[in-house]
Amino acid sequence: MIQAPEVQALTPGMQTLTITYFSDNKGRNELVRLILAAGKIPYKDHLIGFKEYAKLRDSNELPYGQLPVLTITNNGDAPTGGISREQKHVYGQSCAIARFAAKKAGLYPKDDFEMLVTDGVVDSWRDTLDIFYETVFARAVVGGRLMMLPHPQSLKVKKLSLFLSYELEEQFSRYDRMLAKSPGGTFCNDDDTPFPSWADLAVFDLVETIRGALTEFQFDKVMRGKTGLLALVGRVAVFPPIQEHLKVHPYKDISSFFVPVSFLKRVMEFVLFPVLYCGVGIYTRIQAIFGRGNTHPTLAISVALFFFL
Ligand SMILES: N[C@@H](CCC(=O)N[C@@H](CS)C(=O)NCC(=O)O)C(=O)O
Repeated sequence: MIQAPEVQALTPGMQTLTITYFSDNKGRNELVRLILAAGKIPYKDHLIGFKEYAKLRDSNELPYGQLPVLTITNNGDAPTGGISREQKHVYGQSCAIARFAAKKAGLYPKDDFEMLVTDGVVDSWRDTLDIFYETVFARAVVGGRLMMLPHPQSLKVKKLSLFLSYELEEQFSRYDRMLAKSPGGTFCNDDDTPFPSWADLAVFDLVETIRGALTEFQFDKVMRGKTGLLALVGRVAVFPPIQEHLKVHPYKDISSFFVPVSFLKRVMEFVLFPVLYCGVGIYTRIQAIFGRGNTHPTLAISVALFFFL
């Protein structure tokens, strides 16, 4: 089971929510944090490094082998939300976790049609994040395991530019058209659901993530004319619980990932990256054959094979 760094005193019958994610960025974790912050629901952040992630993944403690995960601890003797025998349950998938949090926070609509609309917006949040992360990492199944392998910097720059001009421009325009048609200028028009709904928070998260990756000029260009989208983002940003949350967890400037590289560096990347991918491929395949835990022997064999092949 995942252990949070410090375990707070638990009140009998209460559930403790712990979100586990990588310590270096907000990524797919931020939506659930925004929802819990907006709904003033207490939770614990369990931020880990790659080594600890690999340990959890290799001992099958992550339901889908990836992060984020939500750990729900039930401290009561009585079953709470189906959690009774084992006192801790670990759940995966960012959209499922966000939906659960939104229901708890009262930010998920009650009306079936509004559910359909906001579910769609949040699914599109994940689609767009997937494509955005694809500018930085390649996802590949190696040795039976889904992995994220970093692209060379020169390729990141090229992919980001395509992403901005096509997918992102189109996606933000779609959001803007939806907002223009919405009576309240928001993604959820259910009278029983307070602002911001989980869908408003998802789009806010996407826009702020993208802002952090771009120069001011690039960001202004992509947002130009999207008045409905800009207004929504502005409203979420000044919502007091979100303002408080962002003081502690501001969005990071990740634009250095996309700084164009010199010709010499491009040539070096061209030579080094195939070698790196090949090394990771051999290492992971041998790990799959010999067992995940035997890191040192498999590393030695991989390195040896790499030089002999
Ligand atoms: N569909 C999953 C995707 C999760 C995912 O891709 N997580 C990444 C971090 S953003 C991860 O755990 N990567 C580690 C790896 O695959 O090595 C979700 O939305 O939660």
